[in-house]
Amino acid sequence: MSNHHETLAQLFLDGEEEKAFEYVETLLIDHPQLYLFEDILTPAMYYIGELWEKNKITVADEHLATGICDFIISKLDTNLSEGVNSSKKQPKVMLFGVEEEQHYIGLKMAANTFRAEGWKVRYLGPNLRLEHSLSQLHKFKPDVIGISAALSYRLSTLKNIIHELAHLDWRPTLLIGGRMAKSYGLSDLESNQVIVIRDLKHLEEWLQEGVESIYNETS
Ligand code: B12
Repeated sequence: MSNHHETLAQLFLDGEEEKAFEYVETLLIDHPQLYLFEDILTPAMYYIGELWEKNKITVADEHLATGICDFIISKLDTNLSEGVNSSKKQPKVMLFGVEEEQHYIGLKMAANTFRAEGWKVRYLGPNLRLEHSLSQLHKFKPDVIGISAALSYRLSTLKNIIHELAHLDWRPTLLIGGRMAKSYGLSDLESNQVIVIRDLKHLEEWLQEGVESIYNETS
């Protein structure tokens, strides 16, 4: 098995952001961006989590690694927005992390994945209170709302958000992602309006197959 993620994690911990980006660019010669996100950057961050759990790195190291991972995702996003053809009618997605949730790297990758597929994206970051997300939602009226939650004790907040957003009058599709979706499945939250997304490969599948009705409505 490749240990690209460990090499990359070490570059993060050494604070080598330019070298880390060069490493990523080399991987992108032979692999799609989805592979980079799902199979390299995500395992690199999980590996950072293991080192942290074992007390081999400090919280400051973890923050440094997150900062460099974020830098890479942002840099890839800039390359992307230059290439996207915005002349055709685009479906819209808004993404945010639930109140008090600080973990946002996966959410940002999801935003980038939507952009790569030509969607109009509003990425609002983590830790957004429902009242604030609602004000932006009413302005933007997205076809899809992507919500992220990592920690298990966010479940009641998540349920509350789903309940509120499912009643929006234009009936957006709600995609639930994040570590909670990955670890706990959350299938009891699903309905014809709410879809739990395990990871970015699952998101990509949904973007390819499950999304036709949204494209039809916006064209
Ligand atoms: C970096 C990190 C932090 C950083 C967060 C930086 C940031 N701004 O994101 C800081 C230091 C702030 C932090 C804080 C905490 N953390 Co932390 N953290 C991590 C770490 C190491 C990496 C997180 C990460 O970036 N993962 C990489 C991303 C890409 O993975 P992901 O989120 O799972 O996303 C994937 C999917 O879920 C999906 N996805 C995610 N969101 C969305 C959204 C949509 C719409 C879609 C479609 C898909 C999608 O896409 C990704 C690719 O598949 C993890 C370890 C781990 N295993 O994840 C611990 C971890 C999540 N943290 C943990 C804990 C306990 C905490 C704290 C409670 C610690 C504390 N005592 O203060 C706090 C809580 C802060 C808070 N209020 O939210 C635990 C959680 C354990 C648990 N039982 O839930 C973990 C697992 C570490 C551990 N092994 O113990 N953390």
